[in-house]
Amino acid sequence: MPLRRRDLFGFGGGLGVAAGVSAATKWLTGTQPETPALTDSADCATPGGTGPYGDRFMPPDEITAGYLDARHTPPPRRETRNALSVTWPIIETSLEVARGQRLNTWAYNGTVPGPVLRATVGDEIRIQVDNRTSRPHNLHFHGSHAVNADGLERIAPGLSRDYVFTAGPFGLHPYHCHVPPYAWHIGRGMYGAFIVDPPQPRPAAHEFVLVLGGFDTDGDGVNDVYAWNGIAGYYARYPLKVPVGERVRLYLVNMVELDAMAGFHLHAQTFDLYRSGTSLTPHEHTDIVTFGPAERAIVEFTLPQRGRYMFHPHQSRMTERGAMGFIVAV
Ligand SMILES: [Cu+2]
Repeated sequence: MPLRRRDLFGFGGGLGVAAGVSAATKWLTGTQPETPALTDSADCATPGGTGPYGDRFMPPDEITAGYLDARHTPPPRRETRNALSVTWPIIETSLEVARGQRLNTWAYNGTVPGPVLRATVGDEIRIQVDNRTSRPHNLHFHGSHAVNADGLERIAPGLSRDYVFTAGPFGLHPYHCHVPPYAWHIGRGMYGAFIVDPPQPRPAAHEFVLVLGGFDTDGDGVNDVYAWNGIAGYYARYPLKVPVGERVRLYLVNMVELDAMAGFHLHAQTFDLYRSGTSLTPHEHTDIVTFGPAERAIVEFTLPQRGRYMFHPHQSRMTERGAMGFIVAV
């Protein structure tokens, strides 16, 4: 397939590429797109219909501001200790994960990623899973629980299963389907985030959940699209918005299969890093965290100035194929 500049970067102005460069590097000579003026109004959307890396890895046109609010906004901390009981059907569906690029998915409760589950350490969790697809699946949680509640038994098509376990330890844990080949099941969207709060609340913060997925849309065993919360380029088009000077907490989960690692890098500000969220003391103060498959972290920071703070995995292919976004401080 011929290399097209818009497949790679819209960036490149000022890189000083000499005349006579090869066709493969000519894209570096392009001019940098203008950064739109920051406004306090509307949704801070990026105008113009294309992202800085082209339009192939941007949301479909019908995806508008607010579409992912329910996926990146965690439920509030639970103040009661009664059992948390939910029912999730597994639905077979086709999702447009980037403009013109569809993925056949199996989706917990119909979304990719599945619902964010939030409990406080020690809470009893009850999840009824109804398998409405044509394949067997299951629901496996990370974290600690009774070994006979590990979720490895398959749920045959058309059947249901109840999962009952106690939430712990406090931190951030993924859940996913564990039916082999599970790279295939996870790659088709069968995963989500499980927040377990400590007994004493963490400090107040603007909280967001960002789950990174990789999608092999043509079935060749290589991911073609990468997305935070299921839609490529969404946070480039519709940045997360936070107030200047107030604490921000991100729950980050890497559910990319087929790639050995993925990361999260924040521009222009550093953050406290809590690996797996299982300590209340930061492990590190940095601007980047790198994950193996199913690794996760909680990060906390404040943004001191108005502006657009870019975030992306430092695996550039992922950034170029849908996983670049912005947090706007207003
Ligand atoms: Cu499955």
